[in-house]
Amino acid sequence: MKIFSSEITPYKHYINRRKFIKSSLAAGLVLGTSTTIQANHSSNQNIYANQVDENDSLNSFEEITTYNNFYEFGMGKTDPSENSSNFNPKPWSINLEGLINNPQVLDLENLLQKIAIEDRVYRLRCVEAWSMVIPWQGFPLSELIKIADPLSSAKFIQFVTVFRPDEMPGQKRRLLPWPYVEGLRMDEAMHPLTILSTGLYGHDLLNQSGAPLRLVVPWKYGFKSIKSISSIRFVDKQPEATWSMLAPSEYGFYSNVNNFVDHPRWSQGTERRIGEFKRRKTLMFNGYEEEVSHLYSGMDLRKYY
Ligand SMILES: Nc1nc2c(c(=O)[nH]1)N[C@H]1C(S)=C(S)[C@@H](COP(=O)(O)O)O[C@H]1N2
Ligand SMILES: [Mo]
Repeated sequence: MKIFSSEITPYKHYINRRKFIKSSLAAGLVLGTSTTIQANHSSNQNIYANQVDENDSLNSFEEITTYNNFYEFGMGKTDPSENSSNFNPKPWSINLEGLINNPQVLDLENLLQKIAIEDRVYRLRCVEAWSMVIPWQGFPLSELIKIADPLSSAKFIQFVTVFRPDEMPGQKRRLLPWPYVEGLRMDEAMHPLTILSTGLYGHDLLNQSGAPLRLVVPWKYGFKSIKSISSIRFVDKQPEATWSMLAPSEYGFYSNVNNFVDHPRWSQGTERRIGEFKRRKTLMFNGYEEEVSHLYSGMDLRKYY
């Protein structure tokens, strides 16, 4: 990917450039002044101003696409970028199923023509205590939920990754029980910070990043952000999720980034931002506390980790 420099781009420069590109595209001309992002949490429209801090630097395209977890292509961090070239994400369909009024097989291309794609810069915090800052493109999961039109009995959503052992060499081995599955409670799924991503840095998702469609839930550990989604199931009970099914004492269903609940084998108090030397303090809910803590009021977050 030669078009992207491997330098770290300061967040505000990137945002300004994206705004410039978008407004010039919309206006059909290349005129525009760079605007700085305004911090304002009062209106829903501006909730995203708080995606990351101005002094958070973006990870480079190179870092984001060569240091990955995607066991369908192997367990090593470079396996997904090295072993995913035979995966074919086009055409793609998504099954909407379960407790909904509009069960259907959605053609992704078709859907993307009708849905507005937005820019979202989010921190991604992995349970293994590394993190990155990623400029995603995508749309709120709530848009798809509206299309599905859930029944009132639908309390949770389960997401399922495609099963294609011929294209995903890791699925020929029992690294995990396949297919990979994840889940969210309905209110988490409806939250405006929860997105389905189709791209990053203005480029369609590469296979290692979960092409053509992956979930991003910025206040939860990375493993909740399931990749290459082929089914979305609306269910009435808390669904199975791959890691919490495999090791329930290490990975809970909620898996909110929580600096005061350590993983049994390591601390969750600090993290290593890829590309940085000094460790950072991990923030509660990965820094999105103001936006999401109300979802868990009254819940014991040591019990529901
Ligand atoms: N289908 C699938 N989705 C997955 C995984 C996986 O192995 N399979 N790994 C998860 C983990 S552990 C993390 S940290 C993130 C990593 O996303 P990234 O490689 O885009 O940074 O993807 C998550 N989504
Ligand atoms: Mo992870």
